[in-house]
Amino acid sequence: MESLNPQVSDIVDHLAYLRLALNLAKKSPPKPTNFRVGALLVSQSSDTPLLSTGYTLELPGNTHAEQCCLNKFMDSRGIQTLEELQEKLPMDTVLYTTMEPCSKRLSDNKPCVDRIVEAKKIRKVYVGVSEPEKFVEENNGRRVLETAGIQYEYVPGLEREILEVATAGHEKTGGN
Ligand code: HJL
Ligand code: ZN
Repeated sequence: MESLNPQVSDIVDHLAYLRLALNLAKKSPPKPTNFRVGALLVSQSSDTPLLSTGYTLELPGNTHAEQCCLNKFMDSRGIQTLEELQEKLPMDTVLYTTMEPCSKRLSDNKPCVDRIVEAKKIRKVYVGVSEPEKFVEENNGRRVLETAGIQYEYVPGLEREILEVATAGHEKTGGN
């Protein structure tokens, strides 16, 4: 019988993962100076796909969701160096995040796209919304990732809720 040979990524329920990330974002303390974001590291073809989770400010300090997700993966496996991280991440690792990873931070901390690129094994990033132009003029997260050979896929369907959660701590500026 001829096989259509679908890719694992074709049959994964991306929206379900994004919902999980959104529920994580809701745990983040509202703050006027950043967005509340949730992120997951997933090994797509594994029987136990969920590698790590994270949300904004989950770890001490001014931490982003993607950063927490990667740091928690390292902590949970006793990984201390970047080389070890590259070695321990499965080949089919993807990242889900409710918001486009940052390429520039107001605080001058290392941007999440740099962390994603240097991890080497993350082959694709699934994103719920691009970053609104509130803190940095133009977030180039998508471009930086694609230039580094990392695929980028926008997962539609949860935009309104993602933005509502992301901006919960922000001053509302009229409008609807
Ligand atoms: C993403 C996060 C988070 C942001 N974006 N993808 N995940 N907080 O967890 C992006 C926003 C920055 C501001 C402020 N937010 O966070 O542009 O203080 O939060 O370094 O630029 O910069 P800091
Ligand atoms: Zn970030």
